[in-house]
Amino acid sequence: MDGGKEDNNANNTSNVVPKSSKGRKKETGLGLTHTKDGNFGEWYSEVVTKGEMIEYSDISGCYTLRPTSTHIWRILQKFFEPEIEKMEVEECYFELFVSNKSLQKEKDHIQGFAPEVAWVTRSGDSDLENPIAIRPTSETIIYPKFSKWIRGHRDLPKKVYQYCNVVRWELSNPTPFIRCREFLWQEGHTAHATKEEADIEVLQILELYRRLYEEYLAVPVIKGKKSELEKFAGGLYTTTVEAFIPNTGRSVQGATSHCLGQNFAKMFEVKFEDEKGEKALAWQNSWGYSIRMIGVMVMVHSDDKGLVMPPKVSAVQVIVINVPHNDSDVNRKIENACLETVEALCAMGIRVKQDPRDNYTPGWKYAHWEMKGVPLRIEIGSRDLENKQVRTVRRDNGAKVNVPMAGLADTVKVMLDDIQQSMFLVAKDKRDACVQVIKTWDEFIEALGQKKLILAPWCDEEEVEKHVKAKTKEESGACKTLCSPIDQPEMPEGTLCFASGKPAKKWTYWGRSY
Ligand code: 87F
Repeated sequence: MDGGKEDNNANNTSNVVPKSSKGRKKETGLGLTHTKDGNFGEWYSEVVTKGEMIEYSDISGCYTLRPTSTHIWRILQKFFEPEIEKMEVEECYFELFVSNKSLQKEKDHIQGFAPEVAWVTRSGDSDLENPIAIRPTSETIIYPKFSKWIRGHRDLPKKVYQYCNVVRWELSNPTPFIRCREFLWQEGHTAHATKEEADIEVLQILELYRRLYEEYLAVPVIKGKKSELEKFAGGLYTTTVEAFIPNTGRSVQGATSHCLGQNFAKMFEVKFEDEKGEKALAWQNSWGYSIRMIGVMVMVHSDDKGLVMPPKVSAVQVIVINVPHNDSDVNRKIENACLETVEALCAMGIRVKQDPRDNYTPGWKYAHWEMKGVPLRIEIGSRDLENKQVRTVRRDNGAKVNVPMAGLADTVKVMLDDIQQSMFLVAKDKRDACVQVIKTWDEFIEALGQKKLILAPWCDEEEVEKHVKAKTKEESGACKTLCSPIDQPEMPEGTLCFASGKPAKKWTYWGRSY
């Protein structure tokens, strides 16, 4: 997918024309020029810029996050932080730079990633004697510190996290939020005395990531384990939450929680004296989620009118718009009703805003706030005043309902909950409709052509996975294993692998991915 807008800074919605102009829609730049089904890449790029989530930079793969985006990021953090603090994970801030010596210490870890590491080689006019890397992730920064901080078993478990930026100099097509050269993330790093303890934490974190996606972003995900080929090479095993984009038939690795085993502990000497007084290596985990989550949310929910925000993360949950009247007395009453509505909703903790600008028509404002994805619109005109009601319009499904002014805030609260719930269910139904269970190679190839999310019985052999990858490699990218779901469906006796014909060991999702 290619948004094709990497060198284009002209995505500007502020260039708007007042209501007197003819042919308003085209001239204002409101409205998208691409459709989700027509050209997904261009559509996505337009949605995130015209929806005012990002501004492109003049450096490819780098973006300004505008308040609509940072607000979502903050809400996710507000849920996640207390949850991990309950697990006694402590916040730290680790440095941005990593020395070459530390970075290269764990060879498996850096293998394959090296081309993406960005280096500082110069200050002013002089070359640095020892170039330093900008963190692509912080294992090699944090574990030398763990080595100092951990002495005896009483120092364990040691659990830290940080929210920060990281840099990965991606060479393949950048996509806002999904593949950026600099991005924000949360990373957690923990050390334990036993593998059992580490194993439990891996899944606790994965469950929190599922909740971020499903309860906040209304995006259904599959919790699963990566294959040996797809896992983080420096670790023991990798778990993931996988999301699916029905329109492109591609999956996205949504967030990951790794058990690193003792590999890093060996290299960085993260050792402790156990109860018997013997030296032992710590068991380590690392886990992270990034702003990619926001991109997945946009791809799943948004439509040809622009963003569609789940109420729980939307900076503005309700927009109140006055429908002007020729009579100035009536107008004043309408404006007062708008103000009172804002106050009533605000008092209930609803994030509400009004758009009283009198140089734009209501129709223009509707399109503007639809583009920004505001979940619920309230319109108030003279007829509504007479009937002591307001008109509500849902962004997710366009449903228009008149609601009595009495008890409005309570009704709106219920409506917002309903929007949140129904966005998740609609997305889940769409995702589920794309899942195809297959048993044979022919069925597999057919499902792949139909952009399905394929669930297949697999022998779990690396050579077979490599073979499938090679055989499906054409212009839209090779098909690979996405994950083996943690909740495994039943595997009937004698089930064979779809690709090798050997006895199947597990059900595994296959597909193309971002
Ligand atoms: C790119 C350059 C250098 C991914 C990289 O998933 C190193 C890496 O180690 C690298 N891209 N990774 C794997 C990151 C593993 C892990 N780190 C903590 C996470 C979650 C948070």
